[in-house]
Amino acid sequence: MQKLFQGLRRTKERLFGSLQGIFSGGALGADALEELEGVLLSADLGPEAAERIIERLRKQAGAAAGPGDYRRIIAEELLSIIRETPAPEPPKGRPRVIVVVGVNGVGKTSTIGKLAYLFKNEGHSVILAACDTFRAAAVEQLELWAERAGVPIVRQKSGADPAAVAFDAVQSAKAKDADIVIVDTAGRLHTKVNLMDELKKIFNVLSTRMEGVGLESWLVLDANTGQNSLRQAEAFTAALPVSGLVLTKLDSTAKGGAIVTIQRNLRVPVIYVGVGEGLSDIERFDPELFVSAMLGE
Ligand SMILES: Nc1nc2c(ncn2[C@@H]2O[C@H](COP(=O)(O)OP(=O)(O)O)[C@@H](O)[C@H]2O)c(=O)[nH]1
Ligand SMILES: [Mg+2]
Repeated sequence: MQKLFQGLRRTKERLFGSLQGIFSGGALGADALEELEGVLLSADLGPEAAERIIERLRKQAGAAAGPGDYRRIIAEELLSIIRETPAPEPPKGRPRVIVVVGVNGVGKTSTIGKLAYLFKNEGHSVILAACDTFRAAAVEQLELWAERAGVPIVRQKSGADPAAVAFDAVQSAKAKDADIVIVDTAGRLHTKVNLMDELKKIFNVLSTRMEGVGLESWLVLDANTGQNSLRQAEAFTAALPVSGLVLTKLDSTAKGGAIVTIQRNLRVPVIYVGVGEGLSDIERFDPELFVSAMLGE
């Protein structure tokens, strides 16, 4: 929880300071509301959320309202927007298999290491599958994370068929009665069509040849990339049934509001957020905490 607050520090600084300035001017007139809209947009909250917030302030913040009321109204509206895309229950089936996808550099492999550590500390047995077989270094990087998290990894030689590695890993999980398999995948963009075909194949092999698994796919997005994330996301959601998002690098952006825009546009919930490069720098996304961390309460 502390980490989320620390991670959203830059977003909070941007929002909080500007809100103080706007609110200290007394009643919210048209100029103040316009300025406020600009501030909300600069934190990447997106035009729709910004408009909804302004609309509510216009309606509900009467002459007697003060900064505390304004802040409460903004928080309530943000929460209600976020809650329109609730996180689903994990799919039934065993083991739970999470295929993690996203373009290069967004933080897939780190996220997988952190998730493995988190799930293990929650009492689950976890196996990692090294399906980014395109680069030898990628497998080694995942191995390092597996070591740090203290969980086993299933890998094959570099260049192996990613779907075959995923199949192996799930088979191994079944044999060991493990709870969760997390699948690392490639993210190279210059061969986008091939990448999507490769991801589809992993997904298809697991869904058709592995009976009874709880299969899902999570898309990792870098909070810094703003609107670009949306375009990336569309390519992945067109190819796969993406059921959850992980937003990374919240600690290095003042645009933490992107969470709201992205889940709103994709209608896919944010499930975890990355707040640093360390093993425990990940948090389950908690809308209420997120809103208070962002608005600086
Ligand atoms: N500050 C920060 N850096 C992160 C976070 N997650 C990943 N990174 C960094 O992003 C870079 C790319 O991460 P990696 O896991 O290799 O991405 P991948 O290519 O998608 O597998 C690495 O330098 C990570 O340390 C995060 O939450 N915060
Ligand atoms: Mg990687």
